Amino acid sequence: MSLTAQDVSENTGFRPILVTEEEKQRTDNEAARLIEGLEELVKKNPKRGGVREFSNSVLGSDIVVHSWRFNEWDYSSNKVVLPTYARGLFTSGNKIICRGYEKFYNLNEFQGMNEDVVAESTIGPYTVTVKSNGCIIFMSGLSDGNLVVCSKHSTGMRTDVQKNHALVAEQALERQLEQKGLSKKDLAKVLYELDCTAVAEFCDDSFEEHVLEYKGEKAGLYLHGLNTNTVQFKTYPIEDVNKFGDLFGFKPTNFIRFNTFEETANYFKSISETGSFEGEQVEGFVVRCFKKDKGQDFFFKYKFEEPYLLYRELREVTKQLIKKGTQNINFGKHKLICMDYLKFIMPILHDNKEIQDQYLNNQNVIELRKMYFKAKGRSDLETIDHELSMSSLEEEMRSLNFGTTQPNRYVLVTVSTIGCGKTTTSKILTSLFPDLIGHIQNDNIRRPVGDKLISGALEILVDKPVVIVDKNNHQFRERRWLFNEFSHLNELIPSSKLKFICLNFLQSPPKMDQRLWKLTSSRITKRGDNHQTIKASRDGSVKIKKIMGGFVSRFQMVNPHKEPDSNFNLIIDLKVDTENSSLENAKRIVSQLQSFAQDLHIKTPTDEQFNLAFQKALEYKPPETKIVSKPRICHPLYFGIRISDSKALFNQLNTLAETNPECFSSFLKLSAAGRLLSKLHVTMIHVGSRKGNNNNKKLWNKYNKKIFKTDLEKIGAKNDLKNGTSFDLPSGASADIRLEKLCSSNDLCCIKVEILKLYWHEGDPLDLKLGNAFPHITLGTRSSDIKPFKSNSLLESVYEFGETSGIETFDFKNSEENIIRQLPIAAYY
Ligand code: IDP
Repeated sequence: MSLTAQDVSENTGFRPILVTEEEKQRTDNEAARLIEGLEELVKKNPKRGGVREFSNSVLGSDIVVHSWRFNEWDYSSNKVVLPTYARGLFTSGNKIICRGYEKFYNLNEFQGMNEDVVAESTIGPYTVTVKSNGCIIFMSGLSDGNLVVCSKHSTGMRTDVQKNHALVAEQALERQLEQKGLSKKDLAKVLYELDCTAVAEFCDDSFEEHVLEYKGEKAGLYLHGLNTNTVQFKTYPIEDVNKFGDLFGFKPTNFIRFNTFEETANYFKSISETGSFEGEQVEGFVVRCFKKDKGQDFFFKYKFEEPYLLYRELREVTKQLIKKGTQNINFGKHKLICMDYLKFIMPILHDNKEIQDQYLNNQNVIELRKMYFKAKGRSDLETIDHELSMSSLEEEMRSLNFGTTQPNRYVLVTVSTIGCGKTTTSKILTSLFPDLIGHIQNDNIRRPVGDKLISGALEILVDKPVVIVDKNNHQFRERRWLFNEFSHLNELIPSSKLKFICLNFLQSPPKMDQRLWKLTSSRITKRGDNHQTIKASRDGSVKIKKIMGGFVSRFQMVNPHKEPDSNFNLIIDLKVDTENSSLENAKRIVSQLQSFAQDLHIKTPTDEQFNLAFQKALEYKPPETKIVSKPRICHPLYFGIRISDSKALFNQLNTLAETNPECFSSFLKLSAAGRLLSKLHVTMIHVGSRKGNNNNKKLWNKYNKKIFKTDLEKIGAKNDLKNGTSFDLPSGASADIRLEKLCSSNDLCCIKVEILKLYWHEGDPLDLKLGNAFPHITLGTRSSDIKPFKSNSLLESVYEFGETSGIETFDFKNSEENIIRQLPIAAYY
């Protein structure tokens, strides 16, 4: 006979949450309404607060369940109200099948999760449960008696994923139930009766390693919750979860309980030194408590920073080493330990493809880490304490060209209103660190600013690792523009090396802040005419206050959880509340840079040096003249091999068309419609091909800034580089090509060519790759709406996918008559 919920209760003391018929009716209606709403939302697909749906049938059942997934950033947005905050939600028909916890956050993760706020808005008891470290699994019972096992957003068989967490966890569950003499149906039946979801963490290093070790006896499913399948979040007390789990062979979730928030916070402080619970390493805790106002279940997390941050960094640098080699490794806070560790593991990984693949698949991560600490003879936390003494490593690694080919570059972005001391603070910093920190002021640039501000900042970054972009940047729109401009104009710095740091002058809305208004307006009055655009004598105080007020009223506070501000790698909170705020702020920035940008090796100036720099900055007078952009080398739109005699090529094609009309009908049609191009070329690389393609970005730079730099300068010096013009490169760089295959679709006609040789005028080989996979000559397109670059997709479908339908092809013989030599390489503007 199979188990019932009552058996569970009688055998273990588990206390089921009982609901009345009336309550059930109400919660069922709520669920149906929610699901209806979600279905509508999927159809509308709004940019903000949208939901994605995934459907699959349950393993061993015909029942189809739907998973609903929101954008991560919408959970904490205060602009969006989601229909549910359940993290993990599966439905079938109008019923909730699996319900995850209400989305919860780390203590102090953002303003609303600050300790004071949480202390104020919650009541105890505070149950501190050990956070297991694996992947989340939801289990529930279905009306047909089957069990459904889901990972965060998926269930059932999948052909589109490499790892199916739900299936592997289900197998582990089967084994564990077997040991208890039970089956999946038993668990399904009880969960169905209780109408709740069992939530567990699947931790097994043989399947997938996370940060902590789960091997042998420790591996398995840790039950940490039982949630009712209702819209409202309702979850069983942890004692009941453990009783239930024990009966079905789950591993327990350890816990400790406190009455007040204060005791809980003190407890965390007391154990943060060791990062462990009852002698066991733990990553952190999930705290269960209640909302003060409605008494609803409320969860938050508390995570130990170390040694887990170090563990993550060790894992990431190893993956980068395997994927990208030694030269482009991006180090984080524990750069020195990571370097030392890489030195240790390189011989192990070297030439061992198997272990490399395993590592990328999250295996051996822990083993390698343990080997390293063992070899060092120090624990992880001891190693962290010792990190500073490892500084000689850096020199050694640099000489090995290790992760240092591309140093980091830091862009400091001010976010402020007028008079907060942006320029003064910037001046203090540039005068203390003239070789490290540059400064560009929006107010120094002659209107229209265009791209002069950001291209100017990028120019500074060529010589110095830090630039301050001094502008109010007081709205999201401005910050978004700034990030876009950087990604647009930056051609030299790998994006992973470009770090954005926000100098956040205001952390509360300035509108109501009388003290701030008084301070900044008195400063601006005092500043008088000492500004590029705001002149007290000319504008008068009313107008100036109006300008200042405009910035104050439009100001949008930095929100790190949302685009565009989520792009900041670091936010430094500054204060504008004292007479000497700029001095204090400069000090704060220096100290933050020292820990965030350790590669800069910023020394701490003495108080005297700070004071001197501050005095100098207060005396600063802006320049009379504004920066006018320097003439820049104009980069072409693309480089190409120019078919110097197009006519001869068309004659050749017309002759071939006579003997092979079946292959040339599209070509002839285009010819008759007058849609053949008069000037032909083979594109070598196009400016647009850089987008999302790092190799092409580098290659484009190689063409422009290295190989053909002198050619471009010469062309630019002599010619008017209007749109549509093209110039053969003065160096006489040339190419030989072979015609390979004519390919035509309804829309266009092109010839795939083979590049036989690229060479300088004198015949020396030119070491250069092409930026497109299928070099070709586009002969013409059916209409002007069809752009010649569509040839790429046509060739891809022919060459990559063997597509033939609707496509005419003709193979040119591999003989001298189909080779064209000494074609000039040209820049096309
Ligand atoms: P902004 O760039 O944010 O508009 P600044 O031009 O740096 O602000 O400062 C506005 C005026 O306030 C300037 O005349 C400057 O000398 C003065 N000032 C800036 N910071 C301080 C400070 O910390 N103490 C006293 N005066 C300051």
